[in-house]
Amino acid sequence: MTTQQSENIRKALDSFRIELPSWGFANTGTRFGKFLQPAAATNIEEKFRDAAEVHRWTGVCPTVAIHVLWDLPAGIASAGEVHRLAAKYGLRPGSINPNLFEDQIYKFGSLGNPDAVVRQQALNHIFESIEIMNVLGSRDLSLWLADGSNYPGTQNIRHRKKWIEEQLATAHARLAEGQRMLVEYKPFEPAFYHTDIADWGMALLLAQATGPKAKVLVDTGHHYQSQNIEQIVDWLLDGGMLGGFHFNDRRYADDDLTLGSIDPYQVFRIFHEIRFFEWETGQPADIAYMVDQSHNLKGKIEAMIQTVTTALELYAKAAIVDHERLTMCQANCSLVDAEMCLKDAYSTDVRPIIIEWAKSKGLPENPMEAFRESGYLERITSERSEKNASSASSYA
Ligand code: PSV
Ligand code: MN
Repeated sequence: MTTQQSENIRKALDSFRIELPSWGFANTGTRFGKFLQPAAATNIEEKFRDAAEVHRWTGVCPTVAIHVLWDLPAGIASAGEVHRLAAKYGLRPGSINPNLFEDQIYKFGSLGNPDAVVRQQALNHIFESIEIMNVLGSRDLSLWLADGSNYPGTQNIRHRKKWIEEQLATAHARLAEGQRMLVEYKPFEPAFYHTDIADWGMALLLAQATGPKAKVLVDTGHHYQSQNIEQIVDWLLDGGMLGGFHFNDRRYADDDLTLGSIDPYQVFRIFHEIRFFEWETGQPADIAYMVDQSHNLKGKIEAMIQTVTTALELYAKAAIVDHERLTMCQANCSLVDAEMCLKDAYSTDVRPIIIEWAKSKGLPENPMEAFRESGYLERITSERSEKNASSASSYA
């Protein structure tokens, strides 16, 4: 490793931040049931406390994504309390995620529902979420719609698109200076015939029709098999429309697996395209990196530490791609050499530099070991196991 490469890694790590999802610390599962963990967080305070623990050992997770219904069941009334709790644990509330999919009224959709009353109710929930953002000082409104249909011919797809477009624009008008709206897409689930915002193209068109504060959110789990995600990233970057990521990994669909557990090279390629763009344009890309994972088998805090460590490592590898050389190889169509620029960086062991960087920040060289030695897990297990055992063990 050259001195320049080590320097590149240190600089890259200095600027890297990744947001943790509050829902990643609570008991969650699949539609086939939940496996309860005795140490799972049972309320918003415990979620912040657990997230703070991940931040304590990794140093790069100062914000927590909030899901409104799950974290603020009383809505705006609990915003002040959430703000106080975040500060208590040395964190900041991050993106605000309205919940437009769990209420019974959303059976046939939210913003795309044929019933104007339901559409208005969904919009009101978004308005309240924006007020919550204002109280919490959040920058991003992160929107995911479960809207769609299960059978051909049962919904007017064009009308639904129009309704969604109109309401996103109305919501956009309420955003303050500096706030953003991130539009997430997903090809299927819970709707299986058509999803209203099924892919990045639809999300992009909606964001463009909505207003300048609207950008696209790429959830890495929301793609068909073998889709080239880094190409999507490049197209969005080029148009100034990439707002953020929900990171996870997947084997089949939206599996919520730990980042890089299945295909770390994919994550590296995404980071590489972003850094290559930044190098070429001389501008930092304004992207919110967020985790969207719910671990129901792995220990939740350990899985988050593993995720963050993996992200740091892959980001560091992307920071040592030789851009000058790559540019030359691409221009000459030197295929093997161009590809080797990526492979060389990817196969470099960056861990010694990450350890050095961590030590220079007063962080432990092995976050997982430090967490395990801290006794935190044992403490919360004894504090919470009774509460967790008495909660429902499956979806009724
Ligand atoms: C939907 O699958 C999703 O990716 C959305 O981002 C939700 O907000 C999140 O998962 C949690 O259900
Ligand atoms: Mn997501």
